[in-house]
Amino acid sequence: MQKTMLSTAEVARLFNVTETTVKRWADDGILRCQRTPGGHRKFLIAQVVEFAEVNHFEPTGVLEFTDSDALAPAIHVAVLSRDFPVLVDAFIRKALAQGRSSLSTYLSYLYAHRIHLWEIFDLILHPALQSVGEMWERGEISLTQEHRLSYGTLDALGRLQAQILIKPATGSTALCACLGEELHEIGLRCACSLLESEGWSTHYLGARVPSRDLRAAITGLRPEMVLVSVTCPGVSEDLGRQLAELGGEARGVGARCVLGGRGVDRVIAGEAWEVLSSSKGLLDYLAGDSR
Ligand code: B12
Repeated sequence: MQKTMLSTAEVARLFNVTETTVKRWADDGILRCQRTPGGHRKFLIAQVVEFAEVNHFEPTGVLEFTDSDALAPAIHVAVLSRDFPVLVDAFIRKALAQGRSSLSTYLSYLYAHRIHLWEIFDLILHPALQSVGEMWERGEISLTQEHRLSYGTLDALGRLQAQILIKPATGSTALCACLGEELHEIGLRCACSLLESEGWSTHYLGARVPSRDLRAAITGLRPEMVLVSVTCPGVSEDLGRQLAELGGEARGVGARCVLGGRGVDRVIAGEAWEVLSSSKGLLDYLAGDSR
């Protein structure tokens, strides 16, 4: 079962303090908590992250995994030293050897240890799936393993979303889609998730959205931002022209356009589009607004 709450003992372990200190934080209202019917304090992962963020208090301890896991000792060290290659390797091993729920437990675990969302996306998921693609090309894993991993990742992203800290609502809305025959939607999900964490509301249309339908959605929903992810520009006919038309439609409703994904270098998107290659790039772009 997915772990969404931490106990007093676990929060104490995470921050290397005593349980009495954690109880005091909770009772003073510095660290928000829930009470069980028996009166015990329980802490949502988002509340713990909020506490760390507001108080500039980074975890210096590590949580135990609830289920016994041979990878745990390596993950414990890697999470504290921010050793991303080890965390990537653990993601791949979990995805291939363990069930779907272990992937989402792993992502929540990383998030609870203050590995930022953009780091999970750019420094773990992106390289992990790249390695998986290479393993598949070399014939080291089967097609079904690759698919299991891709859809397990999407599932884990959905579950992580329910646990993250969401900033106060900006009142802005984004429309997110992959155009034409594009099936690669994991990067788009990351972008959408990041926007939500920054207080945006989102409309997620997913993979294979015909350009004319996206144009209709732009005029119907009038978002502040349109995001398109491109991995394989070759699979969608005349992508450059489609993007130019969409850019015009978006401008008509005052929306900004952002294009991202590993295929962006092979597309001429036109001047309406801001081209960004990563989640960190999107975060910096959004931060530019608030400056
Ligand atoms: C998973 C996967 C699939 C899955 C997709 C499942 C899904 N629901 O998304 C499936 C099995 C469907 C698939 C199919 C195909 N795939 Co594929 N696939 C991959 C794989 C292994 C991982 C891609 C991925 O999800 N990465 C994880 C995410 C997190 O990384 P990302 O997409 O790069 O996104 C990051 C950034 O780019 C950025 N970003 C992404 N989008 C956006 C958007 C915005 C707005 C912003 C700001 C940022 C941003 O932020 C993200 C976080 O860092 C790659 C391998 C690789 N090297 O990438 C091959 C790969 C992309 N696939 C490839 C190919 C060829 C195909 C197929 C054509 C294979 C075939 N012969 O049938 C088909 C058809 C695809 C189609 N019509 O679109 C090639 C593409 C080669 C090329 N140069 O174009 C690759 C590189 C594999 C390879 N080495 O050959 N694939």
